[in-house]
Amino acid sequence: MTTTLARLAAIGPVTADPYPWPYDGTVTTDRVALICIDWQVDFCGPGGYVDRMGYDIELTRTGLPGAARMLAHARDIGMLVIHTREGHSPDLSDLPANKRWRSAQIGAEIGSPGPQGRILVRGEPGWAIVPEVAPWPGEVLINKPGKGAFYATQLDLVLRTKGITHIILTGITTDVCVHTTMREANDRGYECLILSDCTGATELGNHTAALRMVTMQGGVFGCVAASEAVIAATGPATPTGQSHGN
Ligand code: C5J
Repeated sequence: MTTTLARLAAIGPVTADPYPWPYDGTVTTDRVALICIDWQVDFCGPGGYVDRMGYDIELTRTGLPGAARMLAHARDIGMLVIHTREGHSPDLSDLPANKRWRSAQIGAEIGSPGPQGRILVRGEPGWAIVPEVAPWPGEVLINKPGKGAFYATQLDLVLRTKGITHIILTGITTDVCVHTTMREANDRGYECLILSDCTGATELGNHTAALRMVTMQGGVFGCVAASEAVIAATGPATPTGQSHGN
């Protein structure tokens, strides 16, 4: 358990699409988690998985400055910060055969050696989170074998234990791991907000489409906003003496 003097602020209403977020008007930061999805070298660094597949890492890196700004803001106002990492155990015992086969088809077989170590394997350089948004000691780290951060992890237990009801998402890729996690969270009743300037995909069209999907049906998975709108809708933070440590 890391004991720190926590700070508490109110957030909302945030200018968002398709409704001012959250649905219940305002929320205090002790009920909100910032989830930073898969900011790993494998997804946005040179020689990592996305690079090896032949995609442009400038597209997946595009949300990194915004995500770093949002992370600093979340830390400043006492929001629970959670980082996720996609990856597989070194013996690949948690790697589905079809996922491995597909990655081989595109020339970046999961588990094979590359410039950043074995692709998408836990403990390898490519699996690490990039320095711009690196976790601080005491922040929650979720290691996931799949695209969604709830599948085969303790994420839901952590969120419920800490009394979290609202989730703000940054990360990569917008259309895959961020979207899957948002959908999983939405189905569990969490009120979600995805940040348009703190996410990115391997194709711009997929990024745009993924954000648009969220806004359909009155906000089928939650809302989309810019990080500046969250920062602008945050009230002053006051010390509380509570802690979000592990
Ligand atoms: C992918 C991810 N795209 N983090 N993973 O395979 O989105």
